[in-house]
Amino acid sequence: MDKPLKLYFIPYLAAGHMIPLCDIAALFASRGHFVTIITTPLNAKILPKYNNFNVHTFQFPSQEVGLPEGVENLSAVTDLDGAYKIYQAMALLREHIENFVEQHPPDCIVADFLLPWVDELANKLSIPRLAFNGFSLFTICAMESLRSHPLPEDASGPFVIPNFPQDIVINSTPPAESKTFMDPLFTIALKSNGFIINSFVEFDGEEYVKYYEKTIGHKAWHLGPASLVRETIQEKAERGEKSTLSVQKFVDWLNKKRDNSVIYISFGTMCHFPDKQLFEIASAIEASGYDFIWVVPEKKGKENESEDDKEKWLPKGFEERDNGMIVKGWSPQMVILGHPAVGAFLTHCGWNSTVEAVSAGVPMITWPVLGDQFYNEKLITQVRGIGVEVGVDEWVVTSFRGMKQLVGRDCIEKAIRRLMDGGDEAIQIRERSQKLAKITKHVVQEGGSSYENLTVLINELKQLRDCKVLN
Ligand SMILES: *[C@@H]1O[C@H](CO)[C@@H](O)[C@H](O)[C@H]1NC(C)=O
Ligand SMILES: *[C@@H]1O[C@H](CO)[C@@H](O)[C@H](O)[C@H]1NC(C)=O
Ligand SMILES: *[C@@H]1O[C@H](CO)[C@@H](O)[C@H](O)[C@H]1NC(C)=O
Ligand SMILES: CC(=O)N[C@H]1CO[C@H](CO)[C@@H](O)[C@@H]1O
Repeated sequence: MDKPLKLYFIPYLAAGHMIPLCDIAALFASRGHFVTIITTPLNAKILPKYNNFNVHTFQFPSQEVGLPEGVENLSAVTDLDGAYKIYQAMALLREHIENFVEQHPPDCIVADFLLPWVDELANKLSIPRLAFNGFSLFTICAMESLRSHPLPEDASGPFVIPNFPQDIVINSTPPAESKTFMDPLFTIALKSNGFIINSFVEFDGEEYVKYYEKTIGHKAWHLGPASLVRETIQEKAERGEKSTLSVQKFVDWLNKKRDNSVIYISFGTMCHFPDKQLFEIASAIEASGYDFIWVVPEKKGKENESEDDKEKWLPKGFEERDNGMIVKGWSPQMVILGHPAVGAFLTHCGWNSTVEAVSAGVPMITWPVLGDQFYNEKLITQVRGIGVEVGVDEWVVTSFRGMKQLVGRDCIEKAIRRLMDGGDEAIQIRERSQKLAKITKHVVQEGGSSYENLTVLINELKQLRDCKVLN
């Protein structure tokens, strides 16, 4: 075999960014390349216990940014100020990372697009750079269309994605602030050698791959879903933080349920609904009568939560009912979604959750909150037909600032019934979900689209390396 590549991966310090990027790193390593992940000590701890890549850590600058010792990622902060400090810390790490990379230059750097300075570093060393932001290519295309055909300044409400392969109406206009934040990051990401997408071509669709290359003039490699690297249940369960309950407990509970009879509800690690909203969700679950697993924020339902506090977010007697599990904090999501008893997933459409649901063939009830989620929703519902919408149109800048509108229990219950009551629409949606899941099983294996995309990418990087040596 010819000389392996040497690659550095620099993930952003947030679980949703870090875990998928490290899964992708493992894919490169599984092809015999030398992979090093650059991060901080506590974040290194949550990496899977692979030994096919190296980890190089830099001390997290807790004191400099004023974060308590032991807080090193977005999941560990609870407000916007904390999130900003994590961003600042990443900027402070820049110098250390730069020195390291300059002294031991790799053949390629793969970095989160929230670290735009990697562009300069890579240019300085004439190293190819790949960008990652955890978005689907569909979403990147939509955001780029919007950048080149901006909506009027005072636009609000639903809009049609301009100049797009399909007529797609997004339920709400992105807040100006997220545009101001994202635009410069995209400008720099487009200077990279290409985007790495944690998805597969069959999900985004060939037409969007073509559209991206032609219209945006930039490359994208679909290498995912990288989570499939973890085949066994134990490996699946070990992703992310330790679950508060044992995996077996979930499996035992689900084993007693009929196929497609349980709703799984989770809004990811970054979503902070007000109590009133949780109450509406609980009421809808109750009214629907279906069995459920509901992941609520960790601070909810602590042992010492008073009855008064509890009543703010849970209807009286809710916990005493025996047809559901309330999980505080982290859940073994892939194990739950992979169980045949789970019939629908009420989700915020975070990309990581979306890909996990697609891999498991579980139809989705979409409830986007921010960021890329409103675009993901349309890929799920309108483009692939593997989910139904709750009908949300409030797009917030950050979940820390909370939502103003309440989604009422009736809307939620209706959406649940559309998927769970077994009508024709539900049957078709379930069939399409399962078909896509079947494809997913093969994409990262030899001959699959993501496997082959990775081969092409590796060859291209080798060529770039070898040309450089010749020069
Ligand atoms: C986040 O950081 C904390 C420490 O600050 C660590 O214990 C935890 O495992 C990390 N979790 C994730 C998901 O990154
Ligand atoms: C519950 O306990 C935690 C720590 O043990 C404490 O920080 C919190 O204030 C307590 N909450 C209530 C409502 O008593
Ligand atoms: C990735 O695979 C798809 C489907 O096989 C193909 O159309 C596309 O050109 C590949 N992408 C790259 C960048 O090679
Ligand atoms: C890859 C990754 O980060 N997976 C996580 C996605 O988010 C869900 C819900 O928060 C977690 O359970 C997954 O482990």
